[in-house]
Amino acid sequence: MKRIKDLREYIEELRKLGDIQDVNREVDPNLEMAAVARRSYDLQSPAPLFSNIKSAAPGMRAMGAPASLSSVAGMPAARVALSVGLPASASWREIVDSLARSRKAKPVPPKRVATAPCKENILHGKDASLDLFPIPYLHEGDGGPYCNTWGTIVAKTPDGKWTNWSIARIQKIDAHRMTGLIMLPQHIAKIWEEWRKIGKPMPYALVQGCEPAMPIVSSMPLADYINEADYLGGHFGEPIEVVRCETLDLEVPASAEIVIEGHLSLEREAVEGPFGEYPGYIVTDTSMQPVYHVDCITYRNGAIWPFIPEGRPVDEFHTAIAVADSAEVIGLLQDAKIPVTAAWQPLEMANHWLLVTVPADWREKLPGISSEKFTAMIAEVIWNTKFGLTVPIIYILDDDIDPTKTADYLWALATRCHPTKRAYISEGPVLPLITAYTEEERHHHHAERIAHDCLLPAPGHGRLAHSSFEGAYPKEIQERVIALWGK
Ligand SMILES: Cc1cc2nc3c(=O)[nH]c(=O)nc-3n(C[C@H](O)[C@H](O)[C@H](O)COP(=O)(O)O)c2cc1C
Ligand SMILES: [Mn+2]
Repeated sequence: MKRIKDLREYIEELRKLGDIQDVNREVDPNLEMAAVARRSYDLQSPAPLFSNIKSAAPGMRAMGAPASLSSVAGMPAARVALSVGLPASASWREIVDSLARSRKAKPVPPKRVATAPCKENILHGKDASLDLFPIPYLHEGDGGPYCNTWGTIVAKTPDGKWTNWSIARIQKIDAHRMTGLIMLPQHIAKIWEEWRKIGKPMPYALVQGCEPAMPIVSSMPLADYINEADYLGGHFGEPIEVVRCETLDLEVPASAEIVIEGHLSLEREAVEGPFGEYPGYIVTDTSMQPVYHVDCITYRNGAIWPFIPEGRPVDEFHTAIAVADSAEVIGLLQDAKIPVTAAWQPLEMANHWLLVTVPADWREKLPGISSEKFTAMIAEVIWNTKFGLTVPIIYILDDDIDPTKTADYLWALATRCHPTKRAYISEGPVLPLITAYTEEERHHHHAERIAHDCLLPAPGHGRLAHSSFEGAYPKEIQERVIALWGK
């Protein structure tokens, strides 16, 4: 495990791989910067690092595509792998397994340090202006520029026992005010509710540009009352360094590029949205949300503002949520003593489908359970999580296929999924952002979800061998063909 300790070190690691594109010409944060990042997703080209941004204060920089698919041949997961401390060559499966294992690691609380580079510039009151920063307008049709897509919101319960790190979108209103989605069951909404109960605006810190593991762990649906900082410390086996805020009783990662400090209003006072979200469509929905008032901003010299123009796959929403949710699925199924090999949300499917694979001997571990019942058990574990509402379609498959390999899962889904039978359907909460649901279903946040039982018969009880090179020819013939290949 090699922990990369800040965004600049991460950029240098990517640069060594040829996965950074410096953009030194002037770019406009109004749509142009996002369009460059969007095209870099489409071409799977190096991540753009912008150093000449119109209307931002001199020296400010921005980074697009920080954790999407890498441009390095044969290493699509390199950005996410390096972010969580693994070699650039690690596969999606290795990343998910590593994050799932760390759920069981001993939590390591963060360590307070006296100061950090993010204190090089400290602005209070009127001087603490968002206008200094290269805050991008991300899609035509959005309600405004977005101050947060890849930063972490730090918030603590009034009793001080739980400090949560999470990503949620935040829109700029003006130089000193922002608004963003505060939606249950998200932890930021739970913590905001606790502050509302005691009639006080919630103190928050919005942190831009940290050590690269931070946005990944801030996307993870860890359980209530778990501090993401302790989990990340457990993952790396060493504490994450934090530094105190200037104006609040909160601690933020010492690796931060920019820290925005302030309070979240008690009421839903602002119109938020529209915003082009992860399913990949320009939507027109708005809602009333609380206001993030800005009291203080601290930042490093030459600060770098990372951003994600979320949209049609594959971008960071899809990579981060796929690894985060898959790790949680594996962990929760293991906790429930349900045999599981792998879980994955294929990136092109915008996190709408979840594939779970199980070992061939699952029937021995759960005697007397039919495959239909087994499918329902797995589905209910997933739909009972805080992210279950984002997963309307689940497929349960045998682990002779790898759910991260497109050729594997497309073949398996086509040949193992009964066209009309062997599906478990259950009604429950669904995310209103899922565009396939009817307007009424989205309005009520309630609809049917489906889990497909694609399990093969037990080995020796009708399970067919693959008619492939490995499956259909004796070992001795395979070896001869390989040895004489090219002759
Ligand atoms: C790029 C990106 C943008 C996200 N935007 C939002 C958002 O606007 N609202 C939201 O509720 N979750 C959003 N998420 C998902 C949350 O980060 C995720 O559900 C996480 O588990 C929330 O943290 P929590 O479990 O501590 O509540 C986003 C994730 C990513 C990667
Ligand atoms: Mn949390």
